[in-house]
Amino acid sequence: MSELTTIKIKTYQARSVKEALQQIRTEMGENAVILSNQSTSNGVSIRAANPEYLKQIEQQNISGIEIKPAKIDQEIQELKKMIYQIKQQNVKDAPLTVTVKKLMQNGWSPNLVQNFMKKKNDLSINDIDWFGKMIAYNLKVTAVENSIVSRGGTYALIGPTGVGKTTTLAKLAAKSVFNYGAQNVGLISMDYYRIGAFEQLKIYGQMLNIDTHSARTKEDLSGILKSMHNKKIVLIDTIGMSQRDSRVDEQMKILQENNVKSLLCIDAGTQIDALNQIANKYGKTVHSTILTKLDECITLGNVLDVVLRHQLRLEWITNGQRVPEDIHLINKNYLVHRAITQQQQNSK
Ligand SMILES: Nc1nc2c(ncn2[C@@H]2O[C@H](COP(=O)(O)OP(=O)(O)OP(=O)(O)O)[C@@H](O)[C@H]2O)c(=O)[nH]1
Ligand SMILES: [Mg+2]
Repeated sequence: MSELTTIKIKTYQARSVKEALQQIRTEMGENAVILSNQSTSNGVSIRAANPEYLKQIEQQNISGIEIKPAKIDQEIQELKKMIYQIKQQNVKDAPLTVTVKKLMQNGWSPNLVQNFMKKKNDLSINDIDWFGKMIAYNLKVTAVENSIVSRGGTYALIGPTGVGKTTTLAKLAAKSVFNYGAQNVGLISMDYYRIGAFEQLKIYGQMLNIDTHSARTKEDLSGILKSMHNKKIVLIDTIGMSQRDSRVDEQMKILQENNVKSLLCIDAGTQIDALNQIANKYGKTVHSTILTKLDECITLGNVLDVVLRHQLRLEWITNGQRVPEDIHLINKNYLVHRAITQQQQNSK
């Protein structure tokens, strides 16, 4: 080996890639093999191997020249490790793959996709499956034993107009009757605004044989809640309001002052901007979240992206108009599967 090529593997620190390459060429020649490169606070750090040295290892293996197996093994292992690290580096730095772009087309935000993909440290798993694992790992979900129906309490269903609050409340009321008996369940309507809203709830109340009342003010509500203090669970229907409506705060205040927990209903098919507004408005104060109308929703990317970014805890999904059948506790595998397979179907 000439003077020029005595160095086997070396890490070069320099202020720029150009400068580092210059040093490598001077010391190892034009054919030096770059094993890894990384930005550092002072510039770059590039690890390079002498091509003569790599060739030598290869020949030693092939020709059976007397070699020290342990040492060669160790060097091969080291090279393998380096190649793995280079591949990993490439995954992190590579422009977004086709798969990742498809995820974004499916409603996932570039930031969230990039953040999840950057964490990918297992080359044996494909991008989509990795993404699914990350969704499952990060989704906050209420366990069966902690669901509102299992624990009881006083809860109001809140959210924008027409998302399915009243229908979902009826489904939850039916489940509660099953758990506690009709005499231990109470219903209250605070929707004094929409004509027929109380009657809608009252019909469900009559069908289930449950006490149903209407409250308008904070005082009304506290009076009725006192009269229902023996109930295991009380469910309150609220006025559907745009998240931009100034009365939202007023309604939330009345609920909070009466120690009522809020369940946020979100139509899973809502557009991303509105979803962000809803999450910003309610996200911090809600007990948990119900995703409605999954049966009508084509892609879950938008809604799950917002749920993950705002750290909303999911408790129920609804997937149809039938009361009480079309409501279910969250099954992470099902949600993740839908989020991923829809992406694949859409991409066909
Ligand atoms: N496809 C489908 N429709 C649903 C679901 N849940 C509710 N709906 C329907 O959505 C419509 C509105 O439901 P409501 O329960 O009245 O909605 P709301 O949020 O109480 O509406 P407002 O009180 O006007 O704000 C009704 O036609 C329901 O049958 C669901 O999971 N899937
Ligand atoms: Mg309603």
